[in-house]
Amino acid sequence: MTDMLTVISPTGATKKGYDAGLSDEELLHCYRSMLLVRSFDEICLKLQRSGRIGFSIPNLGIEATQVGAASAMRKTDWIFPSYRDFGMALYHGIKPVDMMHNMFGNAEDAAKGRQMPVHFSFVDPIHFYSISSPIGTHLPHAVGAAYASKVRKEDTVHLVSFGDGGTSSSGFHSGMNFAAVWKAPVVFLCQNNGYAISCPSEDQTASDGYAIKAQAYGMPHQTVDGNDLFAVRDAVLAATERARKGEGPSMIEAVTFRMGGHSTSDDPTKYVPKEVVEKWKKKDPVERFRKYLQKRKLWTKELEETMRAETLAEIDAAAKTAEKTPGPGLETIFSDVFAEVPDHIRSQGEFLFDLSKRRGEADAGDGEFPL
Ligand SMILES: Cc1ncc(C[n+]2csc(CCOP(=O)(O)OP(=O)(O)O)c2C)c(N)n1
Repeated sequence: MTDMLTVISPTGATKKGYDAGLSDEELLHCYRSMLLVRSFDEICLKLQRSGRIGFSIPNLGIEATQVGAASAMRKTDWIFPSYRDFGMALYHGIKPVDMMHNMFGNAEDAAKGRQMPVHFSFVDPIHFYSISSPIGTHLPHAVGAAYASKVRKEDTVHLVSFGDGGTSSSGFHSGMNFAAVWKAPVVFLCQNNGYAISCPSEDQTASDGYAIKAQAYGMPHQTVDGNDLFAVRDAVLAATERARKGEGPSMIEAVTFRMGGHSTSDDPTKYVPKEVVEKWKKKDPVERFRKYLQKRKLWTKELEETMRAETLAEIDAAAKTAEKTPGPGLETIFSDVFAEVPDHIRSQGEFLFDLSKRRGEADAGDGEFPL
């Protein structure tokens, strides 16, 4: 593995004179964002176990990678997230309730319930590209979007985030190659969290780590401690600066660990050795950042208690609002596809609405009849 960048030591110390370039308020915002992710995970697990949502993706252990990377991106930039990037959205001020609307697939969901839970997409306050289920397909999308912004001479950088398993997809290879040849303003962030569902890294690649793969494409690379928020932030910032100067893409491998299951449908105790979990528990990313804040005299026990209570209450309220929001109207089956709805689709819609009315199953919703 190439040299790993670490900034915050396990005791929370940084080198004398180190400056992350964040105000006290911004540092606390980073910490709060990580706590929001933990609360989001906790509530989604309860919602799923009680049968109120179908599915969620745990983020436990990856919070510093998500928030560190997000903190390096401007609001005008684009994020092409993996499905395990809740912290990137929350850091940038995407409202938990809007994420919860997606978890419930209700009428307020940006995709009107037509996506799986966790498949968020937002345009405000940051461009948060729709999450793709097929592994690696969003890498060429990010490269295409980045190349388009280069052609338009926009000052926009595109961060694309994916897992170690994502490096085995064809999207990874074609995306990396095109980005390097076209000098597209992209940052490839590989979150090496140890496993791709139950497949450990040693069965995923014969390379010495993942970052080294960038060398073959003619792209600079950096391995960072993914549980160290500043290491991730600094590497992503350096990569965005290169991209803004027109020097092209970079790849970052953040070495971290998925402390929870792959999804709420998974039981990691079946394949992750206990000793491995114990080893990574000691490297908790939230704990490490807390120790840093403590050394900076920005953290107190009271602040911790208040922040934990507030973040949990915020996510709880978001879940309650989303659960009470009605499901999407039947008409959304037909909306947002055709500018001019073809006659055969129109007649199918009319047949369906009439049938469901007669059966009392569902109604066409309160929205405008789209046909
Ligand atoms: C093309 C494709 N193949 C297989 C899957 C099934 N699948 C879903 S998640 C996943 C593991 C991906 O692991 P990784 O990229 O390391 O991300 P992580 O879940 O660890 O964050 C797989 C194989 C899929 N979604 N898409």
